[in-house]
Amino acid sequence: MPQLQANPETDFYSEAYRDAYARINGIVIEGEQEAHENYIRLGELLPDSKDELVGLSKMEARHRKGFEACGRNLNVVPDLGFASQFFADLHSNFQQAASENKIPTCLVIQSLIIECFAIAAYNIYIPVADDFARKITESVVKEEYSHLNFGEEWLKANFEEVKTEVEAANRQNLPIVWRMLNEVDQDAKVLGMEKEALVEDFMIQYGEALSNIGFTTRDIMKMSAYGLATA
Ligand code: PL3
Ligand code: FE2
Ligand code: FE2
Repeated sequence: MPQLQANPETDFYSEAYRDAYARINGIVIEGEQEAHENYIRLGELLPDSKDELVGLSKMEARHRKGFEACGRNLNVVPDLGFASQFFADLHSNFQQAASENKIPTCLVIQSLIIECFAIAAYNIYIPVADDFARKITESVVKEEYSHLNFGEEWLKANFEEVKTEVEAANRQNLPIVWRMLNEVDQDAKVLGMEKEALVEDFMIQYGEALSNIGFTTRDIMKMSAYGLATA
């Protein structure tokens, strides 16, 4: 295990830390905001689950507020311009899928890929965070599992009909995640987070999700590493 506890030397107020934090904090705030909007959109596409999805979207808005407070606490101004670029490809793929009523693709992007990415990042961040951010991130990550669970349950209930579309959505979007990881790994390292740990945690969460939905181990091996070799 690469990291078990915060480096006691970490200076949360150093220029280098706060510079990296501005981008990471921007990413997390933008990610929570887009998640908020995506669950509202999913509520329109899935009227039977609308109340539940509106509930999830409200949690995402609270997460955003929590991470805004983390940035303020360190006197950091989040770099939201960088963050919206960071999410642009996943964002436009979600929008496109929603406009074509491709619900499984929307769920793969938001509830599987983005939530697993968030869960991995938050789990790796918690042991190296400042005390204020750690408490907030701990309560946020607990709720992210319920978002992942929504996607898993829906895709599992419709597995045979959605299997091919889930595979295609995976092929389209997983390489984007590896590229995104490469775009944050330097900043994440300044915060004490190792890229290898992020990749490992992501693979575990995502693999478990695919297994819960009904994919075989063979499918999962093929799907979860898709695009990783070229990243
Ligand atoms: C949906 O609930 C959340 C979407 C947010 C996605 C965030 C991805 C984070 C990647 C950046 C790694 C550093 C994390 C640090 C945590 C403060
Ligand atoms: Fe969230
Ligand atoms: Fe979430």
